[in-house]
Amino acid sequence: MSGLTHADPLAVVEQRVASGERLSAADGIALFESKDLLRVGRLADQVRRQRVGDDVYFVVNRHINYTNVCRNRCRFCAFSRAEGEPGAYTLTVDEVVGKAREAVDQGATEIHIVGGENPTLPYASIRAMIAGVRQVAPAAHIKAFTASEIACFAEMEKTDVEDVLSDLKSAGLDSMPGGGAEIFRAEVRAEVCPSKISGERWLDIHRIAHGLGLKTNATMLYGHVESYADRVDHLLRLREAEDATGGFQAFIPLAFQPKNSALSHLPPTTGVDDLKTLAVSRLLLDNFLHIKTYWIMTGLKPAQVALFFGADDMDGTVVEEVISLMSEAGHGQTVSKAELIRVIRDAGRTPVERDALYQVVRRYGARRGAASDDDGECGVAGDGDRHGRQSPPVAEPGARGPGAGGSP
Ligand code: V47
Repeated sequence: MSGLTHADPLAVVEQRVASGERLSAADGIALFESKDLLRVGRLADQVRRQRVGDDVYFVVNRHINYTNVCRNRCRFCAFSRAEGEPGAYTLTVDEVVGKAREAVDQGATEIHIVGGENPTLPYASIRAMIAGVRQVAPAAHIKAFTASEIACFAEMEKTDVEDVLSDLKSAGLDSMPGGGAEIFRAEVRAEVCPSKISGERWLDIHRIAHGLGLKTNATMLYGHVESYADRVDHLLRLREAEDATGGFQAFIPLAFQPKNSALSHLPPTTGVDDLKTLAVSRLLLDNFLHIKTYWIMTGLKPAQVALFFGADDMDGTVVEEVISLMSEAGHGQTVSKAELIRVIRDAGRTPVERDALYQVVRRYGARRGAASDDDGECGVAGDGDRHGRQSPPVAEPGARGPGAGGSP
């Protein structure tokens, strides 16, 4: 290539993006190595606008972490405990079902259930958990179990992953979250999660889920011992998997929270790294429609800024998430729907409440003036959920500020 490559590697990437050419690993490295955050961000923002427009999605959801007992003890994880260790817990099926019931009573359309790899928990309880949630929440979407939990269930049941996923699907499972991916490269896994399933196995399990008609998400845990090349390799392997199956819905970069983990000597990620990683993800993952900024790991304010760096999704209300709580991420456990709407509008974008499959539950108009408390709500025609149910108007107790109070 021309001298341009050496003088200004980003100019080459910009040309490729403008001509719709797929980016290479070298382009990914150039983007990560660039010190011009705003230029990288602008490119990602442009691609985001072309792909998904100005809608920003969120979901009214609840995370349920049913057990922190885990045989893997990954070095980045502050959540896991050994069986019998102080702080170890396993919720009963009734407790999980009770939390799900509470969530749907509060308007949740998605229940996100994940836990540790707990071989003392019989598979029958896992199945009963999903069947029980399905019973009390017939219209909710159940997104549950990372690929590593599914592999553990298959091992316990002495069967294969396809069997487990088909069985859980028949009990009520709708999709799988993206956790457990970490960084795919074996050398990195050997350092941070030596007992966990391999990157290849993670990808295989997602391919199997897609083959069964289950949509899944993907994550990347960054900011520990990995290099930019490891991150690029991870993203390109995901891109390749999505080319093959078309089953991924969203990608979520997860900023490493070092506190209380075996890697607590490492510094946390910086704001620049968080925004750049998001932007590079949007640019390399040209076949993933949705890039999610997970506010619980970064804070709501940086998550709002991330909307200018390629993100189009803010996850959701979450309610309770023990993984980030144990690592003292310090950004809270829940956010009201009104607050999500407020920060999305304040970024000049259109808040769209979605269900787990990105069908519109309700679209909210852009606020008409900073000082106005006109919420500009504009339900779209037929904007009830996929079950034909109209969403109740939002009136969050304790919501503050323009556009947040009243009935957004
Ligand atoms: O699997 C664990 C990661 C994941 C730490 O699919 C950590 O919609 C940072 O996967 N610092 C759980 N990350 C969270 C997750 C997720 C979250 C939101 C939405 C979705 C989705 C998925 O968090 C784990 C692991 O990869 N993790 N410890 C830590 N100290």
